[in-house]
Amino acid sequence: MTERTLVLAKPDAVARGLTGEVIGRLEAMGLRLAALKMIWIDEELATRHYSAHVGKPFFNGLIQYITSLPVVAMVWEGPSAVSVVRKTMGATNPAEALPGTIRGDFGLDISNNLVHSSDSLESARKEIDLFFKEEEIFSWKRPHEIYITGE
Ligand code: FUP
Repeated sequence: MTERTLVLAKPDAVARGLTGEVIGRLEAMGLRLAALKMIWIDEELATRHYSAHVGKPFFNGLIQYITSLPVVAMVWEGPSAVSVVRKTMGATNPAEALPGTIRGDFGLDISNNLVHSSDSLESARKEIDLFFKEEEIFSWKRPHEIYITGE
């Protein structure tokens, strides 16, 4: 089933010049970029985005980190996009993420794990709504998409 998922190239990815790497990997897999913008997340949006983590020991550090520099927010679309993108990101802790994943290849520290992607269809819908207006998201098809999705 075609799904949409929210991806963030987080402050460390932007600072380290890895935004293109993140985009390139998802693009090369055949997923479609449906929306993209740079946004400097404020405390309010950060708290809404990470509401599941309110009260956890790492929460304050997480808010400080995600608001420290602009991020590049994206919507990616394609078959099983939510789980496929999560696999590409790798485990939350880069030290445990497999080689070949973005976190496994470029990260070392759980607090600086480079990327975010929605963990379910339900969170994808909520997170996309948090970051994008409907008119900022484009529905389109790549020419020759049959060679990517079989459809
Ligand atoms: P993920 O879905 O892989 O992005 O991870 P979570 O939603 O579980 O966590 C969100 C962010 O909180 C992570 F990207 C990094 C941070 N975090 C910590 O800093 N320490 C922890 O123990 C767990 C998460």
